[in-house]
Amino acid sequence: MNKKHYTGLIDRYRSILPIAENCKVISLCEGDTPLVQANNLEQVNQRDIKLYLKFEGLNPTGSFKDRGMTVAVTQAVSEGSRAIICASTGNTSASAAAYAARAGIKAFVLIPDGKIAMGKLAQAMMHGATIIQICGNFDDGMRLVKEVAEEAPVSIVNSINPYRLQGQKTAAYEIVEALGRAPDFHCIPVGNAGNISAHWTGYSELAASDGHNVTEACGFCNGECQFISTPIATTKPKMLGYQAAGAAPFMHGKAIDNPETVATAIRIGHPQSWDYAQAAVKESTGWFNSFSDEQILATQKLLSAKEGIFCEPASATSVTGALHDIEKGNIPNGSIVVCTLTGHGLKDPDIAIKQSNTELINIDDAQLDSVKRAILDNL
Ligand code: AN7
Repeated sequence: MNKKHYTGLIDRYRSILPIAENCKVISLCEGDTPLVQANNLEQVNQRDIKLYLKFEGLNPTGSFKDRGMTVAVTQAVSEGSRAIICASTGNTSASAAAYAARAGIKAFVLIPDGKIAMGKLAQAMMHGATIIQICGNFDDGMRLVKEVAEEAPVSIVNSINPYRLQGQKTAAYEIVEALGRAPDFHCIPVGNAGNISAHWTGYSELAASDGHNVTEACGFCNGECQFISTPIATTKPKMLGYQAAGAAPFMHGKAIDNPETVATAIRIGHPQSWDYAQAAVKESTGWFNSFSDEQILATQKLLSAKEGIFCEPASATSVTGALHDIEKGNIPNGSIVVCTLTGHGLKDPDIAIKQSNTELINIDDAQLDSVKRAILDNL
C-alpha cells in the first residue's frame, strides 16, 4: 500500500502508545477524523469565536470508541485473549463487536434492556457479538462485567482498561496538529468519564513534550509530510464536561442511582473514571455543567440544519454547553473552542425522526404537475 495512505492510529501514533514492537495490530483505520469549523452559528460568529467540531462519528463504527478499541483489542490479542467483554450504552458494544470480528475472537456485550439506540444494536448483531440484555442500566452491567471477568477467561474492554484511554488520547494530538496549537476550551460530553480523562492525558503530554514524540510518530515519509511539522502545544485547554440533567453525577458531586435521559449513550450514574475526570476539570480550571433533554435535542437539530452535521443526542451535549457558556460570557470573545461530537446521528434514527417534526409531503400520483406544485409551494 502507498506509504502515505492513512492506516490507522496505532501506525500513526505508535511512539506514544503502549504497543509492543512486533504484535499484530487490529485496526479498522480509525482516527484521522475531521475538525470542521462551525461557520453558521450566530452565537459564535457574533462573538468572534472560532468553534470547531471534532466529528468522531466518522470513525469506522461511528463513534470515538474505535480509538480506544484498536489499542485495547490489539493488546488483548497479543496477551492471547480469545474473548472480550464490555458493558455498554451502545457504542462500546458496537465497537467491541467490530474489532473482535476483525481479530477473529469472541465479543460478549451487556446492554441495558430496551435502552440502546437501534443502530448500535444492529451493529453488535451484525458483527456477531453475543448480546446479553440485562434488566438494569449501564451501571449494573459494569458491575457485572467486573465480577464475571474474575471468574471467566474474558478481557474487559470498557474504559477501565487503561489501553482504551491511551487510544482515545490521540484525539487531542490530532486537534493540536490541525490547529497548530491547543484550543482555549475543549467541550466534551461526559458519561462514564473516560473520554474527558483521555483528552486531558493527551493535552498534558503534548504540553510536557518537546514535540519530539509527535514528530517521530510519522512513519510515512522522510520529512516532507504535514505530520513532521507538528507544533508543540505550550498551553492546555480548559476542559468543560457536559452532562444530561437526568444523568449528571458530576453536578451532584456524587454517583446517582437512576440516571435517565433521551441521550441514552450517556445514561450513566456511576462513572468509572470519576477521579480522573475530576482531576482533568480541576487541573485545567474548567467546569462541569448539565442540560435538559430538550436543550440537547434542540442543539442536535441546530447542528444538522445549520451546519450539515448529524450527530447523536449525547454528542450534541458538548455544543449545548459551549453555546450556553459563550452566551453567558464564561467563554470569552475571541476564544478557540473545540467540541467533540462523539457519535454519528445515524446511530439513533428513531429519536431523529421523532424530534425533527418534518412533515412529509404526500402526493397521490406520480405526475410532474403535482411535484412542481409541491416545490413552488415550499420555495
Ligand atoms: C456518543 O458505549 O459508555 O464519558 O457504553 O457513546 O467516555 O463514557 C458511551 C459513552 C459520549 C460518553 N458520547 O463518553 C458506552 C458508553 C457518546 C457515547 C459518551 C458515550 P465517556
